Amino acid sequence: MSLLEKRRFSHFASKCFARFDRKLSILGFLFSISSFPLLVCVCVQDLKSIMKEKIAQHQKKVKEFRSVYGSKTIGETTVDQVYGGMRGIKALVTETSNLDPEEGITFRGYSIPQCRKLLPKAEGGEEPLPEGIFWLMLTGDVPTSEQVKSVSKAWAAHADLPSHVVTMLNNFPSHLHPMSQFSAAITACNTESVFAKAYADGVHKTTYWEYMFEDSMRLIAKLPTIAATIYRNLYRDGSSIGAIDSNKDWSANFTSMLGYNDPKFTELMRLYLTIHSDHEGGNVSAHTVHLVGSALSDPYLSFAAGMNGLAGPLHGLANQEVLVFITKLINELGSECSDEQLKDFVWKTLKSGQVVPGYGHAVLRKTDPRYIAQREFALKHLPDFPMFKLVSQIYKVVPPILLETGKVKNPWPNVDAHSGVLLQYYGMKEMSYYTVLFGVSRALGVLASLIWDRALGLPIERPKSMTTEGLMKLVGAI
Ligand code: CMX
Repeated sequence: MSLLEKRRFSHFASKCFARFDRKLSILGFLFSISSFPLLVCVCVQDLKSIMKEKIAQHQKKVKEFRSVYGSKTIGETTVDQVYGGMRGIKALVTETSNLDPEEGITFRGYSIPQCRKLLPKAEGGEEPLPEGIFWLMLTGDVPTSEQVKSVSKAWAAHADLPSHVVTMLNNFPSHLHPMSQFSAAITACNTESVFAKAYADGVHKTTYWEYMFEDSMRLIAKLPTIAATIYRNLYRDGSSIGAIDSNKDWSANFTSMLGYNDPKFTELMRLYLTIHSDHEGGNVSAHTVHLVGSALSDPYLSFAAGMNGLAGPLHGLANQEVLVFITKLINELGSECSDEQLKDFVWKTLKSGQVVPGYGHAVLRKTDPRYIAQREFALKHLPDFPMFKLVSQIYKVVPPILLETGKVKNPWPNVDAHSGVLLQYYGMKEMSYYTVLFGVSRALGVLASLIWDRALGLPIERPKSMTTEGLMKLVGAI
């Protein structure tokens, strides 16, 4: 088969699959006659078959490694770590990305600047397509433009929502936070789970990852539709999100469903959705997805659980909190204030027992490269935007103050300190919505990891907890 024929066949197959998607009864029948793996293969032929090879190789590598080094000790745990949020305990395997305290995040060994340079871009675009980082995290390879296009097509083909989810979204009260709506809608999408169905049908556990893959592809495809429906319902009087264009990439379809037609905003979204995708496995959202998935909950349930963690103010909601902080600052001091005034404002915040949102990190010990990437974008596209200038002034003033407190381990900004100001510039002023964008992106990393979790056959997670008395006895305190 020539490349062109393959592409045509794959396009035809995705179209057929999209139709089946709407007719679950037909799909159910097809599953029951065990033709599912074949159908999945034709949907995203390249990625699926590459994954199959990579998984077989990696399973072998892990098996050999464990057979020789399985009983080797890799660390000790202190009482403080047990009380202290398990900081630094090496207890999870995550293949998709790694977080170095000094260097920041790398995705399969590639830093953010490398990803921005190497990953395929949209025609005429400068920022990487998030489809590319998903491919990279799944396979470890930088994809070609054709490969990335095949992912865009597959996602466009599965973007439809089940009607009960649309009804549910349209009936949520407007005071229900966008993150609660997002998580609830994702949970309700699990009517579509092919993994849950396959498990109930008793498929062999060595094939779990294939169903996880298919569910994850469909879930990622649906997230922009869910997110855009929430946005339109809350901030645009429920106006229509319009139709998905199968020739557009994931981000372009998303911004158009949101109702934004500035190509620069779409470029920002491509960058945003790429850099927020993964931050190794121990953060609240990633760890939650992994944990819930270890009970063999399907990707919809597992991811929704992770989103409830992302919705916390110390994690993803911090991007909303940063804008609340900046808005309060502007209301009190105006958009131009002296460094001295800003210092007083920050000290007042700290003395009232609140955190400075967007600053600090449990692992990082320098400015977050995701902050830097967004700062570079701002310097290029909105250098004179007053709120960007304020964000830069905060970057200068806050770190020395946090250091002065003597307790903050990382005084530098994290990703959330910068994302909101970019969205504000392009007219997305609704700060309560910002974490939903983070969530759409985070799906790429945590679902890629979830597929690998099942490929590696990782068991149900169940660490040992202790009572204080038990701990005291253990260390000889009583
Ligand atoms: N402002 C004020 N105090 C801070 C602080 C900040 N930005 N960052 C840390 N601290 C405080 C902690 O609250 C803690 O105080 P107590 O000892 O009184 O409890 C102390 O400094 C030590 O904390 P740490 O070891 O430096 O940081 P942790 O690993 O415990 O927490 C984080 C990390 C991100 C929760 C924390 O830095 C924070 O609350 N930052 C603000 C919220 C934020 O930006 N979160 C987003 C993180 C990125 C993400 O996940 O999206």
